[in-house]
Amino acid sequence: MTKSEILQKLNETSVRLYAQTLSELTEKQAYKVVCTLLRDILSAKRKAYTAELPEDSKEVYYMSMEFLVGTSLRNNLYNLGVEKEFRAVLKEQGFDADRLYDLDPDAGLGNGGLGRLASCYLDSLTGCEKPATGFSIRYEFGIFRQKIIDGWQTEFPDNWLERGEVWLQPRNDESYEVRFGGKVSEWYDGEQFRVAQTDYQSVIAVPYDMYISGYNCKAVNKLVLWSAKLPGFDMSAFSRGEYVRSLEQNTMAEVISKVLYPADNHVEGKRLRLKQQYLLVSASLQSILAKHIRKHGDLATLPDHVSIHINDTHPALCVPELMRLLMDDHGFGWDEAWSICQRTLSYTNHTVMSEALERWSEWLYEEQLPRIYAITREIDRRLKELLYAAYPGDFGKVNYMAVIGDGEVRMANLCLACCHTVNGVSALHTEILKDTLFHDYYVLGPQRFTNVTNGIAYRRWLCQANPALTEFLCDTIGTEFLKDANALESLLKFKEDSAVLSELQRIKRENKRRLAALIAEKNGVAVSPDSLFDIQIKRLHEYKRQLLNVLQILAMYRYIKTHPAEDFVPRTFIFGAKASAGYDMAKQIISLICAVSEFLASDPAVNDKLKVVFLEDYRVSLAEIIIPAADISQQISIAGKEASGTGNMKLMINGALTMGTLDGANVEICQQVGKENMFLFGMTVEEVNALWAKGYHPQEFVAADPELSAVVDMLTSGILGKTFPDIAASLLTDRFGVADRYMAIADFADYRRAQAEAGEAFLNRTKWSQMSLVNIAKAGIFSADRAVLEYTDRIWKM
Ligand code: NBG
Repeated sequence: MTKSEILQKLNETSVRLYAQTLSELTEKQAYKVVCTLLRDILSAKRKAYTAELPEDSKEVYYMSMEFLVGTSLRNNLYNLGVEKEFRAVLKEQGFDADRLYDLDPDAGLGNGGLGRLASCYLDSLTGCEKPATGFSIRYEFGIFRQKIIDGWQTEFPDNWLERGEVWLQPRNDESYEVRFGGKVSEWYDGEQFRVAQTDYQSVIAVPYDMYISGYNCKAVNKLVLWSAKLPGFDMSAFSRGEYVRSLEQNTMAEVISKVLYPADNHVEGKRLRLKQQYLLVSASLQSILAKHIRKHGDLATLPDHVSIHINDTHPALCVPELMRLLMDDHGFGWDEAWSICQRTLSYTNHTVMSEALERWSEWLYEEQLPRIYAITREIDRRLKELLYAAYPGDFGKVNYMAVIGDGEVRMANLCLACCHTVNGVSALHTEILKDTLFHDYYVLGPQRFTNVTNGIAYRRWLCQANPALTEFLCDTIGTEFLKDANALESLLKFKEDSAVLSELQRIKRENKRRLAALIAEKNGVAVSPDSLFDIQIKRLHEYKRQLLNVLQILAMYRYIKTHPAEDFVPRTFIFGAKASAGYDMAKQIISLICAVSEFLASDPAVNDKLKVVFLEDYRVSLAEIIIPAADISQQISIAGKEASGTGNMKLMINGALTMGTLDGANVEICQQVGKENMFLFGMTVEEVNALWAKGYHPQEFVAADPELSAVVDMLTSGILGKTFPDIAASLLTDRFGVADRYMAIADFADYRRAQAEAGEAFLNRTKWSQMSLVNIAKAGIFSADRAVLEYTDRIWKM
């Protein structure tokens, strides 16, 4: 599009929406006009794209309760290759593109890594021109807005639709009915078995399309978000004079798509959550089947044209719901329906944390989904038959592998019982699945298990978030990396080139300066861009060990106090993290970080050397500013618990050095860059397991290490008058189950060693820049393009 075409289109849209030309609009109106035009362009482009798809092409449907989309405006302009042109036209008409970007709200329909991964994959599938549709829920309120009030996290509703609605295209004509509760009756009508559900509550699922653009390509895919509506007033209640009750029912139905559950790596077995999951699964499958029938007639060919992916167990109801639709609505017998399900469905596991493995109490499952329950029981019955044949008499094993057991329905086993492929998200994680969590299923069918290491949409996380570095890379190694991330590797040639190294330093400093300005604005704190920016940004979770980071900072503080004359590389520790609203220990750790931040600021003797900043409301758009400014990327989970991590990849590709344990994808990062280009520390998975087996007593470590003991004492003696007895107790007593469950104490000494080494290394700026360069150059393999192509080849067989 030329500039004059753009202006003409913008004016047309402007007149259509506001009966005025662009230059006469307010900023908010201009924002809406630009977004509406982009939506129209994408809609037309999608039409052309789908019309050209070959008859026999296969499509993947990615089912996920979360898509952490972030903002769309800049991403769409960038992908369509018109960012510069739009910026210029807007400027001529009196608008600053950056200010319009600031108006674009984050679509926060996810909690953390799992949701962001789904969005990265949808972006990359589109860029790779693979037909794909994401399915999720149009939560009216996404992940809460976080404010720190008196050092304590407080949650506020995130009304993203107020402006974000502009990206959504409602399609009332494609709505589906979803049924909850009631009774099921089965009978034989002389020819076949019939099933009916009666007295159910009916909810209408209305789809909203969000177009997904890909970089420099023909494809436009879409993310379909379901919204729950009541089918209409309950007229009988209405005419009985029960006006309020009929309205009440309405809100009861609509509450299903009201709000995202704000827990990451944790489940709450709540009725509403089950209803959300079923709404997503049932409406999506109905629409997939309807489309398949329109195109191909017969559902027997479903697996040839359709792959349905279950993103973690949240959409695991796909298994019984697809069975139900095939049998009850389309007349298939059990065996044929089961075979279709097996050939269509695949499943990714994203965690080994036991509190995140979904299990529903049987009574709730039956109460809400009586027909699905009946089918799940039959799946379980047949599964047990098979298992008893494989393991005669081994009741323990069969019970462990069963779908229903101990009064619960186990969603992971439901997926394992059916899906043709099961994958983990990093090499280490997949090995852990095979060796422990899913070992019995692995032994039964090893060929079903595979690994796809996570990847990131690096065009958002590098090219858009870090334009200065991107431009410099283009000048230095050419533009091929924009399309193929592996081309980044040619940067290695410049490892000894001092001009390149100093330019990398200059760009990093500029990004740090920008972040420092934001910190000054948001937190009222001045931080120096010449200090080492040491960054930990991710959900607050005990296993991720933000607490270990804090303990180490306190040790640094004590060191500075006791060695006032010694040189110390000034550090700025930056945290961003949301805690699940009901996760008290996580909130206490946030409170501790904030207390330490104030404490250090209040001490003039350390203030210039050591600072802690907690940036509130960590989200995609904030990450895009923090990540390009990082010197160190903290990835310090206890080995064995972080399935992959994806922040580690985003930070690496922006030139940060990883300080990490051998956990998740850190292992593969280490394989890429080598030990000498990161700061490794801590126990390996084997060492962690051995220590548990031997008996772990954190008190012994504390008794043996006076430094550690002094730091832990600070938690109870007080930091600026605030004490943290629960945190101390979680480390030293078994009041919270087991003492120091995530072994922060055991890894403390080695973490200190690694941190000291990092400080030392930062003094040699040339060396540091070389390490940083290697990280950028070796990050190509963590592109989501590579990851989705592994899925399309090996799992979805597209
Ligand atoms: C998260 C893991 C991360 C991983 C992302 C994406 C859940 C359940 N899992 O380590 O904790 O990077 O999934 O795979 O949120």
